[in-house]
Amino acid sequence: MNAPRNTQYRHLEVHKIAGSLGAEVHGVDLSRDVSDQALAELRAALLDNLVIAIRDQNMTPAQQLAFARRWGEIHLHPFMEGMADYPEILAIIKRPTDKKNFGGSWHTDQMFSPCPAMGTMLYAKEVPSAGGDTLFTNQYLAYDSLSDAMKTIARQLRTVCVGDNFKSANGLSRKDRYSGQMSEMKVKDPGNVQTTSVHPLVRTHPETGRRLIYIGGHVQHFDGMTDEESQPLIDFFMRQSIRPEHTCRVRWQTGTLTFWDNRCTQHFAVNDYPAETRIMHRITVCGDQPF
Ligand SMILES: O=C(O)CCC(=O)C(=O)O
Ligand SMILES: [Fe+2]
Repeated sequence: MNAPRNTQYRHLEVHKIAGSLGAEVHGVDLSRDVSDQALAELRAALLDNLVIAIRDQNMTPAQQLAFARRWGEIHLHPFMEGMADYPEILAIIKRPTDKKNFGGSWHTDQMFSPCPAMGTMLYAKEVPSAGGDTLFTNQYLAYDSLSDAMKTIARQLRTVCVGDNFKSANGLSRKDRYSGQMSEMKVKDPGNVQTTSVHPLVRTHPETGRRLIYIGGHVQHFDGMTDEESQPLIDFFMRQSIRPEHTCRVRWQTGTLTFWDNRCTQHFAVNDYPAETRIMHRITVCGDQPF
């Protein structure tokens, strides 16, 4: 490990993995009852680093669920079917025959919901011999690095976010996109769960109080503006978000549990392991209405 240990922690070892966001955590066993002190340090590590990769875990679905419940209520994905025994857990599976992967474009989870997920935890069950990393952005920096004039413009915009048939998927439904391409990912009908929402482009993080650019692949256009008017600005804010110096990259090992703060990051699952299997167990924790 090259990065120096962050000494503010007593119950965990925390090492940054990039300059702008992301840390590796060692020294905690999530399959046991995590102490309140260790949980408070995990929360501090998450708020400070936005993404924490907790290494060397060995947990059952029930243990992962118990850990997730310490953070809040579980958010159910309106479009994706959970595991038969654990509907709260989504198995993200890519087989050698699958051409596409789940989450293979820049986005933030469930931005189309009125109260999108606060955070997402992915637990690596099986990883390819190389590749299958996940990239993350720091959306605070996407805001902080704007000029004052652009910040003022950004603060007036609201995004219209859609969960299905969205523009970046060429209007194809999830069912049509996933069938045949992601053989083990089951799409369900959301019923009357709301899957279109309007959010402020500049969001204030409810715990840190910091402003950030809240944007991702579900954004269709700005409220009250045409597609043609919106797209150049959407492209600009996306480019600003994914500048290399605003990103980090998590390299998985079997047993890594990565937890990201979905309110202030975007992520991208890299599809670069065509002949191998990758299996993740995913749980999302409920969040608040963005303001
Ligand atoms: O598989 C991954 O690395 C991330 C997939 C994704 O977008 C998600 O779990 O929300
Ligand atoms: Fe995602």
